Amino acid sequence: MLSPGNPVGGPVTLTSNTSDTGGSGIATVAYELAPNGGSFNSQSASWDTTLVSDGLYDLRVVATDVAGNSTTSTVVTTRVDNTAPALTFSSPAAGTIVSGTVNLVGSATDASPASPSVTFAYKLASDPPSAYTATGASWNTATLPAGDGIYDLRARATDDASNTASVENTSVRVDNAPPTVSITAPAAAINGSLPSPTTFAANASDPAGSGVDPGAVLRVLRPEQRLRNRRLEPARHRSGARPVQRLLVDPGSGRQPRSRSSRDRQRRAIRRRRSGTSTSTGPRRARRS
Ligand SMILES: [Ca+2]
Ligand SMILES: [Ca+2]
Repeated sequence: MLSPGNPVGGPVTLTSNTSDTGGSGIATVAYELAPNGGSFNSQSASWDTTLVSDGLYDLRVVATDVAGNSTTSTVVTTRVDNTAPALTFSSPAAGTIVSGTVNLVGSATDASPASPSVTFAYKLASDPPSAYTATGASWNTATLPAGDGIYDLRARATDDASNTASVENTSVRVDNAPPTVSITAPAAAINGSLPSPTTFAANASDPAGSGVDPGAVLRVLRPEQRLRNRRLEPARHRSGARPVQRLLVDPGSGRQPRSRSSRDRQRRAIRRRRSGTSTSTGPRRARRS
């Protein structure tokens, strides 16, 4: 009895080596199949393993010569596996926004092997499945040939019997372009006293990207609005204006708005100045996040 492979799945052809050297010649070759350790039943050479449950099976062959002498082979044990690996593709989830290098996280389990390796691929969402391109688990979205856009991601795992599981996380937005921003008010450079109150305003957009987080814009502008009625020197204006551009974030840029503790420190500093406990006459230089 020759091994049909281990594990096996789908249709299998059973084979054996038999001989009756110097004798009457082989008359019949009969295969037999049993659940591992169970009772044998006859089995044709064409074995459709999808008709049995996954698990271990014993195979043997009985050869009979023309004279009626028969020999039973030793048993060959093989695993039937017609079940694809259990596969999870946990990150990034479908519909999320990513930038930079992204860790693709997937895991698989199976009867054989216990932990099949997981491979990844990506394509533009508008492309057909044939456009999937392999990538490692570390996916650098900043160097994609097609640039920013909507992508589909695919995880795959294959077991030893060539059963393949596939999971797609679709519509993942890649956004590596920072938003654009321009200050619209005050209209010109500030070099003198500001009227009270002074309105600061900016236009921000993220064309074809993930969009500007309006909350982040407000959090940046709010401290500037507290500069009203204070004399601003050119150098201080430049440092004061820079955070508007630097801190403006969109959901895909990976940059975070100023932290609560940072804002609290600023509020405390403003209260100290108003109560005369600080000698500062200009705006505090914004802390880098
Ligand atoms: Ca399997
Ligand atoms: Ca963007």
